[in-house]
Amino acid sequence: MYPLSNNSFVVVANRLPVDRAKDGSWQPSPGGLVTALAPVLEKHQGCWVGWPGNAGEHLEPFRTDSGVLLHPVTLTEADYELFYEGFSNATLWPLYHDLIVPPRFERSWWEAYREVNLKFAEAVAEVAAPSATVWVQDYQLQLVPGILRQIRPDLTIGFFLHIPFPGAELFRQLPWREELMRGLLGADLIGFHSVDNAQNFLALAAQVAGAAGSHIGQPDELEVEGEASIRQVTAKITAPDGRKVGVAAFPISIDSAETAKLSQHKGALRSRVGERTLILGVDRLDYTKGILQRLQAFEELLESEAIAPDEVVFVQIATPSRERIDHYRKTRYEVEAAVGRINGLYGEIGEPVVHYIHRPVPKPQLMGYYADADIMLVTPFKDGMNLVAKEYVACHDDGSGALVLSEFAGAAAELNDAYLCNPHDLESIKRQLLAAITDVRAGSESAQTRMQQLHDQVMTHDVDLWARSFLGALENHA
Ligand code: ADQ
Repeated sequence: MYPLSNNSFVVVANRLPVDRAKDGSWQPSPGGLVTALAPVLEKHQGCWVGWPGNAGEHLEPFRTDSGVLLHPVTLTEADYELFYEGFSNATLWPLYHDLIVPPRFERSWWEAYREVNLKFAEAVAEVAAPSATVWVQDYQLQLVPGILRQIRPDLTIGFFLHIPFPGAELFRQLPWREELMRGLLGADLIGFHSVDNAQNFLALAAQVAGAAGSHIGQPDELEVEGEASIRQVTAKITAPDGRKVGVAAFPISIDSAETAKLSQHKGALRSRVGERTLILGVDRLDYTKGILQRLQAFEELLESEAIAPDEVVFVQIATPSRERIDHYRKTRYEVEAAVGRINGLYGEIGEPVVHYIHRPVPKPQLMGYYADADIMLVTPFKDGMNLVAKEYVACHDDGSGALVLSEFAGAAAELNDAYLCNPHDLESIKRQLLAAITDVRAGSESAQTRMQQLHDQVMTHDVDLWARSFLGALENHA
């Protein structure tokens, strides 16, 4: 019945943890999630279920060099358009990021989302060993826990959301809100990055239940323990079938030691830009990340002569992302227009004030860039966590540098020694950027202490702790 009966631990995510290299071979993809989960999968002889990244391609299961079994799920071109680009990234992504752009509610996208979630759940049901633990990842697969609960009630099911969970009044706009709630409540434990997200989910569970007149879930045991800046929430709600579902916050992190080690690649960027104060931005090119706003803030500081063009340089690295979706195209157009305008006004021949790279950069090189940067500018309007902020901090172990961070990034809860700004307020970004520039140039002792505290926080709270905390809680719950 279970052909691969050693699969006692299964991770299911939209993407498999590998990328196809130019020579056709599979290389581990560099993300933190992969780094965190690979050892757990190896230890438990686990399996990863996900899409290999090419629509229409059908692949047989294969093993990575480290022995992890990868079980590919085939997505058609139509699945890709309707489930991935449509419902996942043009409905859920904007809705969960507080309507930075309007979400689209299309019935055909929802149908595809349901079908593809069923496809993923069936793939898991086929490979998971009896009583296995299954960890479902992220917003693309919110129906998977509920489907799995129906077809494989023997499984222990965890779910983790990597993006923010919105306030109840926003989520309730979704025509399929009850189905999504039921899907999530199929899990034994639902994890969020922050206490705020977990609280939003608990409030919603109560409201949706009330509005629908059905018993979807009521928070019946809510415990909030306060502790300095990072609070814990442990709550349980009752699912329609009477099971208790755990809800808690587990802030994700990076492989801090490995990241810090890669900072040895410093020097390459610095040698190109000279001694000017180096400001860096690194993001997927996404409208949630506030790239245009940070460029505008930089431009206004130049315009008002608060900073001089021959004393600063801004490097923006923006990985291409979701390029067929209209709002992403528009964001790219606006960002590139701003880069051109600022250089036209303030750059010199051979000496632009803004450098812009629109392609991925190899990890070691990127970590070297972080180490070279005097100031890291991270200004998302909304972000589940933001690993870039943590990577930057890990690459500065000597009190050098300064992090300007949006208060709407999940990371702000832990990294509250950063220069926190409100990205909706250009004056706030300008104020904090200028303060960071001034402090770094002056070699301010308090700024160095702040960076050291940030570094300690990231080094002691790494992605391994995140994975262990979640899986420990899941084990205790089940
Ligand atoms: P993302 O929105 O992708 O993640 P983030 O957490 O910052 O955002 O992670 C981006 C990753 O991509 C970082 O590891 C970074 O180094 C890498 N990266 C960015 N630009 C790159 C480039 N040009 N070249 C190479 N690598 C690049 C989602 C959520 C976040 C949440 C994470 C993890 O939106 O809020 O923190 O998942 O849960």
